[in-house]
Amino acid sequence: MNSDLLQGVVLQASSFFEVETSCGSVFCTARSKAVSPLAQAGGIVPGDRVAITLTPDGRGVIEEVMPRKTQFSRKVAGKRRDEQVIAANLDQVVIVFAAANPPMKETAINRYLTTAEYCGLRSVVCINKADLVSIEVLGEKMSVYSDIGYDVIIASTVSGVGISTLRETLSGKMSALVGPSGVGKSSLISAVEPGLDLAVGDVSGSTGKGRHTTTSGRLIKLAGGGYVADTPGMREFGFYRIPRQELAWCFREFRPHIDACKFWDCTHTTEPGCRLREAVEQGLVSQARYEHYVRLMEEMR
Ligand SMILES: Nc1nc2c(ncn2[C@@H]2O[C@H](COP(=O)(O)OP(=O)(O)OP(=O)(O)O)[C@@H](O)[C@H]2O)c(=O)[nH]1
Ligand SMILES: [Mg+2]
Ligand SMILES: [Zn+2]
Repeated sequence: MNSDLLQGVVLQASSFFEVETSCGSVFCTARSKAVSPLAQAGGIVPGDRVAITLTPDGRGVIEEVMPRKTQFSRKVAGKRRDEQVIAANLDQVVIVFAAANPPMKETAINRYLTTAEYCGLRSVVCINKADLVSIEVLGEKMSVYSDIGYDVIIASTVSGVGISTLRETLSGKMSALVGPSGVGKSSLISAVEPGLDLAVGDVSGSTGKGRHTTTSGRLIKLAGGGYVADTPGMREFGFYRIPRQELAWCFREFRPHIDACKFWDCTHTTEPGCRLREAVEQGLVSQARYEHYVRLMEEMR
């Protein structure tokens, strides 16, 4: 690589790029040859590692984007093929839902979890607004996820519960908070890192949905080390690339049961001799997660 180039990480990607480098934050434009290979998936995103040249006015030009270690994507609503990469080079995603207002949807949590598995990303489930419900009941409800090895954080920016655990979870890592609008992603980041002044919005009284207060993803550098991306809420979250035959693997607790089915190409839905269905019948695998798998398989057809 050219030694005149300065390495950096993209913090924000909008009409310009904010790149953090050893010389501080640099506002950049990008060469079209650097962007065009990524154009299909939405171009350069927060978390991308880039090489820039500095211009005399103290700005920069992105010359090159390094290959991504990981990327977390969703399908763009209404379009068939187009992928939207939410962030690149993440170590983990924190999947945020609210205990109430807007109501928690376990099927939606499963969509995020399976996508993160497919992207090779560790995921943490964070249920915010615990102040609105009984923590005991909520903890019980979430045991379906902790039982299969996911870290679950029960949090509230109002009571402060779970905030220090979230801070420790984010420390030293590159993370993104993802989840529907109005669940409190920006509020959680503000609680973890006071003094940021992120926009926080209301949940609409009539629809119970968030108002999409955060409009573009941005990586925030944490005082305790690491970065976190605040992302805009996603009203519907579509799978991007998970091939149908790999969906079962993305339900992590299914893995020990899916290789010994009678048919090598078992879809674990109706075939005889299916070990996964046996495991569900024996209570080794959650019935609810299995039923959601079957629904998703139908949806992906
Ligand atoms: N009761 C309660 N309300 C909260 C909590 N955390 C956030 N809220 C409220 O929830 C609303 C939405 O919070 P935001 O932080 O803007 O939510 P968001 O997930 O960032 O939403 P988008 O940016 O639209 O994706 C605001 O009115 C917050 O004050 C909490 O722990 N308990
Ligand atoms: Mg927000
Ligand atoms: Zn099977």
